Formats: sequence, C-alpha cells, structure tokens
Amino acid sequence: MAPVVDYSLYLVTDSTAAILGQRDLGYVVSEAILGGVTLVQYRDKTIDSGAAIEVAKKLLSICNEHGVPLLINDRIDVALAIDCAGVHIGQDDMDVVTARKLLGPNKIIGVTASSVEEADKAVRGGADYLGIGTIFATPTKANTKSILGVHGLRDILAHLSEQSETHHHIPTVCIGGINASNLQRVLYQSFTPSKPLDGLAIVSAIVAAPDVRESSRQLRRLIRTPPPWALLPIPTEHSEWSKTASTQALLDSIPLAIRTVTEKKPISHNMTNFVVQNFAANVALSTGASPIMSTNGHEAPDLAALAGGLVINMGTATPTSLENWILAVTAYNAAGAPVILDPVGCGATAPRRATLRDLLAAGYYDVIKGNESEILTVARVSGVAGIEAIQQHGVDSGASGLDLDGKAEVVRRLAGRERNVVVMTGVVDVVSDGVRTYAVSGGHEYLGMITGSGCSLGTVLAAFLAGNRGTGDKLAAAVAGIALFGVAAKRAGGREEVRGPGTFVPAFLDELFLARKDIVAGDEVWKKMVDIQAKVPS
Ligand code: 3NM
Repeated sequence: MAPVVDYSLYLVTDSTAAILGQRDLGYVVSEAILGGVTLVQYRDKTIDSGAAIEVAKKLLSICNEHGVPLLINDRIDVALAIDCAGVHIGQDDMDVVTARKLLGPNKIIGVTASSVEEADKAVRGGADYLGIGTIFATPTKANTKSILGVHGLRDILAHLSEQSETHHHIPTVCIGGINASNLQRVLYQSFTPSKPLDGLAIVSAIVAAPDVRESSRQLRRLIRTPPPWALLPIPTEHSEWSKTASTQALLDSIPLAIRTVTEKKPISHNMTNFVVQNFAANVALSTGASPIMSTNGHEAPDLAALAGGLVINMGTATPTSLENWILAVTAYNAAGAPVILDPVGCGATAPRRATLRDLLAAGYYDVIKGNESEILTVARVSGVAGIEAIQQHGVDSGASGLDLDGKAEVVRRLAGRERNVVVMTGVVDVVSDGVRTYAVSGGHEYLGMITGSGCSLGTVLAAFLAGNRGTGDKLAAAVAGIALFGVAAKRAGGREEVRGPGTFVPAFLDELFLARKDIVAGDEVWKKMVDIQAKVPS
C-alpha cells in the first residue's frame, strides 16, 4: 500500500530560467515547505539521468527533513535510484501498469488525466492519485492537450463519484494556471459534495514568486478559507427546503431588503452597453442606489472596496471591453463584492459566445441574469448536460421554446453548476440558487417594448445584492429586486397618463421611487401585484 499523503498544496518544480530564474531549486523547495507545501514533485523534462539523480537526492534530503513526500515526474529510473515516495506520470510517459511493476506496491504513482476516459483508465491501472488538468491555459506548459476550465474539472469529479468505490476514493488534485487569484473559485465551483478535490498542484505561483515562503503561506491560507462571496449555509438538498414556508418567508423578507437598499444607498457599478447608460443610471437612483457607469477596469479595485455591486453587461461588447471586465470581476471577486453577469445577446454571434466563455473562465458571478436564449447559451457554455446550441436573433430572446417547468429546470441546473443565483427573465421570471427555485410574476407588458428594461434589472440586482450582503441570502436579495421592479412596472403601466412605451418610461422611474417609498413605509398593496411560486423539480 502506498502511504497516505496530504495533497492539499502540491508543489511541482520547474528549473527553467523563465520560472526558477537564478535561484537554487533546493532553496525554493525548502522555502515552499516552510510556507506550507504538503507534497513536492521534482519535474525537469530536459536534464540527463546522472544530473537528475544528483538534484533529486538533494531535494529528497530537504523533503525528508520536513517529513514531506517527494515524487519524481516521469523518470522512474530516478525515483528508483533515490528511493523516494513515488512518481507522477503523464499520458505520454510510461503506462501506470508497467510503472507499478517497476516500482512495486508501496510507491505512489500519480497519473495526469484530462478526460473521464483517461481518469477511468488510470484508476483501473492502479494509480494512487489523479492530476486533473489543464484547468487554465498556462505559459508553464505550452503543449497542454485540453483546457478543462472549472466545469471540465467538475465533470471529471462528478464522474468519479458515480463509479466504483476505487474511483470514488482516489485522491485528486488539479493543475494548470492555479494561483492565489483563482484557487478559491476553483475549489468552490468544482465542489461536488460526494467528491471534493483533495488538492491543488502549482508551479509558477510558487516557484516564480518573489517570496516563495510567503506565497506558499498565502496559498495555504486561501485553500483553508471559503471564498469571500461564498453563500451562508442554505439548504443543500430539496428535502431540506420547505416550499410553502420558504415562499412566505421570501415574501416577508422583501420590504426589509428594499429598506436596506434605501438606507445603505449601495453603489451600482455598471459596465453596461452604451444604449442604456442613462436609463440604467436613472433606474439605479430611483431604486435608492448610487450609480457609477465606469467601464474602465482599472477603477474596479477602488470601487469594489466601497461595498457596492458590479454589473457586467455584454450588450455592446468590444475586444477592449473584455479586458476591462476581467479586471473588474477579478477585483470584485477578491473583495467578495457581488458581480452580476448580464450576457446580452451571447447566443447571437461567435465573438459573443467566445466572450462569454472567457468571462465564465475568468471569474465568479453571484448572479447570471438573461432572457431564455441567453440563459440557454450560458447553460450550454457552462456544460449543463442536454442543452442544444441555439442561434439567438439579435439581443432578443425570440419565441420561447420552454414551458415554465422546463425553464425552472434549466435555471436550477445552471445555478447548481455555477453555485450562484440564475435569473431567467420573461413574462414570468424564474430564479434559482440551485436548490430553491421560484417563478416570480408581475411587471407590465410595456417593459418588453422599451430599451434597457432587462439591462436595468441587472443594475437593480447589483444594488440589492450589495445592499443585502449582510443577510448572506443572495437569492432573497435578487427576488426582492425583481419584485420591486415588477411592482413599479405594474403601477406605472396602470397610470392614467401612460398611453404606451414612451410615456411608460418616466412613469416607471417615478414608480420605482414611489413604490419603494410606500413599501418601506409599510404599505402592503404591492403584495397583490407580485406572485411568487416555488417550483420543485418534477
Ligand atoms: N502539468 P502553473 S499543466 C506541469 O495539464 C503541468 O497536466 C499540466 O504550471 C497538465 O502552475 C502544468 O505554473 C503546468 O500554471 C502548471
């Protein structure tokens, strides 16, 4: 039996000038261990056997001194020569069965897997752990086969959890582009209760760090801490969720959520399209929020520190917008401040689909909000099984192809996969956090006849999530924002002077302001204007 190992922070070395620089590898490894690395792999693809054995011996003595196991990448001869804990082999190296014959049962053999097929084969061959990669593109390894993203990682983990006991229990680490800015998201979004990841394998974020010990320490701390945007405990199973009690509680929570936004006046930071800038800013003001319409990603770290919320709206995307959005989502994620993704028209063109893919890979979105075709496109890109490719016509949703149950199912599955809140807008809005799913009706038909109603709902959601961060219930905050929006629209549409979409716009701004004041003052008429139904999976 191979020994039990702590895989949590796994250092893979690199001796190239670009990463190690002029430093001594032994020094880097000992600093990394002092910072908290739990396992070391010596990896050098170019060195001769004799020299490799010399370096490996030195690393082994450092690792032994600290009680940390040492594995050798690929070179079974070197591992045998120095009698270290084992090896790590890639798909192009010796196969695991032959490696086992050479090394015997007591050595650790780790195998790289980029797909469920490779993972299955490695488990069947007797691997002791799997290195799943490549998660993100990385300059450290140029010839990577496939970029899995967090979703691909999660699919492999979910697959393992459904197979034999051996599959289920095999330790897993992931590799490729992991660093301090993304590791919490990788752990959070790849999480499946039955098969959590055992560790993260890292090269450059440790070896190339200016202070190796401090970087390892920081990575270790981040591994042990939930991400700042993590939800407070909510039910994780449908059985724990009482449909009736929760719907009533949700309704009852709406006035307080609206009052909190009014009192806190949170920033709603809109990186939105140029069609709706002015309207969205006015909607934010009428909702009680403080709008800022900055599209410059370099401002985001300062704004994220002000406890507001961010909307990234893909409406008029350009290549430079993507760079700014990535800067912004990174800053807001680091601050734990909410980010709303509004993937406008993401199913309409190939560049938009690519932008969506890049955005999903770059950050965590507390809420993803879109119309039916947009949410279906996001679900497909995110890898929700069974979603067909759809061609969106412009930014409109087009004719609906799903009934309410079908919508609820897509929204619930996407939210469960992303571990966030998903809102599918329509005549009835469908909202889910992956466990609790609600259909919210209200609003007015004129909302569908003006520009920016969907986009400005994103503006409102940013304000509601930011204002109500303290409750930890993002879904309740989102529902409160949607309810206020719907009530205001209904009141506006019913006003005598409103004769069509043109007169509806100013009335809607008025009513966001007036309905909010009435609800905060305790008026209960709004309850007749919005209907919330819990949706349970059939
Ligand atoms: N193996 P960094 S990616 C050594 O996908 C290695 O199997 C990979 O380096 C795989 O942490 C990789 O600097 C390099 O991104 C990872």
